[in-house]
Amino acid sequence: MRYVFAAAAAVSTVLALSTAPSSAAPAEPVANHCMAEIGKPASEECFATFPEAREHFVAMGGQIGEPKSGAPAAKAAQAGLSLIPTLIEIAYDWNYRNPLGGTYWFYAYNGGCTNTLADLDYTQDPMPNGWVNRVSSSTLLSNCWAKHFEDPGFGGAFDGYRGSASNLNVGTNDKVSSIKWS
Ligand SMILES: [Ca+2]
Repeated sequence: MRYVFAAAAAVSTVLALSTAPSSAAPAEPVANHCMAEIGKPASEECFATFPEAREHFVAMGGQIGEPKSGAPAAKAAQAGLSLIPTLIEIAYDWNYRNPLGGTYWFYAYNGGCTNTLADLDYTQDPMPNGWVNRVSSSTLLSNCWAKHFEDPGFGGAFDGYRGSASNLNVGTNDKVSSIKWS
């Protein structure tokens, strides 16, 4: 929202100075690294850089790169301890998990994924605002594999279930509109 407002303000400035030589102020950095609890779009928070996003996630108590059998959030819940955010996937706008194109961090509070692919652990449908038809590569964490779908409602082409990918399949690359994790 702040970005939209800044863009509108920039337009007004340009209009006001339309007879003056071009002297646009430097653009506000785009907050292109966002995260949210899966299924809770209102929890979304965005940051200008990948390191800032990581710092924020760690400050929330989140764990990154949990061991495959770890599922510490599930263990904490079992022990009656406070739940911590568990990172499920980082989706990248560019190939080879290059963060410069922007990232989306999907996390959950019910722990990592179960050891079978026969169940459904988490779903994202549709993609978060601004992330439809955008994902090109992915890092999967917390024992989760992902199925990326071309269309909303888990329709169209899909790849997976699969782990981290430098490039999504041709049918889904830059077309992801919904995701299942197991
Ligand atoms: Ca599973």
